[in-house]
Amino acid sequence: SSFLRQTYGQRIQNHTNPAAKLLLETMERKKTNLAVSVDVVKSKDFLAIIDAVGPFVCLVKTHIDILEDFDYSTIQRLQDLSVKHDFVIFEDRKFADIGNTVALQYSSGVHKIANWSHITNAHPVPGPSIISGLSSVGLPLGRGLLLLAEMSTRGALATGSYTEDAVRMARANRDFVIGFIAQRTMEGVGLQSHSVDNDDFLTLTPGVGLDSKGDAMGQQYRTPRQVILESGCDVIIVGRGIYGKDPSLVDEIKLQAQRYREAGWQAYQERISA
Ligand code: 5FU
Repeated sequence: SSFLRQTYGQRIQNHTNPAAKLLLETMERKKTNLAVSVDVVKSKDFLAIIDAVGPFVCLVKTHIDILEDFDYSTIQRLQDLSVKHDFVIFEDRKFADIGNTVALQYSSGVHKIANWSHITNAHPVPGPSIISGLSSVGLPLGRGLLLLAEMSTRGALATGSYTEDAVRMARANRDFVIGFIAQRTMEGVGLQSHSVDNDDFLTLTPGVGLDSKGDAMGQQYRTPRQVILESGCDVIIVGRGIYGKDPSLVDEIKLQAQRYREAGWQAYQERISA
């Protein structure tokens, strides 16, 4: 039967990758499938939002390259918050180059992503060599990779056979690829209709909002219920829906995080008891 009927806790045993196990353990322990995407440009706001939402999330998603005052001490603070609040770190880097280049981008530069981010992601567009390049750095460190099988934006080109090929690339690299950025579960995608899918991948889904249908730049939002219950995704990723326009409104940010956490968990409980 489908992995979608199993609890997050039950699914831990379907995984060998340490980052996948850590994420499922964290979700089960904290009873949350909420990830917050912290897309602000000042380190002070970045850390304040993470400290505010920390108790309610399984994962914090970063775009570390948008911090205009970046300094490696911000990473140390992020790691301290990850220990304090018990959440996983996902740098949404969207690697997309040849193996040799992505290995350097992942390990080096000012950000040294592999040193601190449990999970990162890549576009499958270069083919399987992007996975070997990243895994040469990340696998020895116990990191995990998500492939971008679909995107949330209007007119996205990651559809059809591109999405199916992304899933095949993931199945061939189960030690390092732990799941997908996608808008629905990839369970059974690209398989013959009679064959059983033995690969339990995690689906992390951005484009989630309760109060808005999208933005002026192509983003499209669906509700936690649509994402978790109707589309079989595992983690809701919420950015502006939680921190809004003013990162200093800590109480409001906490309230929104609680609201999304509840909506996501309710949809999950309906799914596993269906
Ligand atoms: F891969 C994707 C995608 O398909 N859609 C996205 O929105 C990634 N994202 C990221 O999720 C995007 O870069 C933002 O960091 C975040 C969504 O933020 P929002 O404020 O909830 O729209």
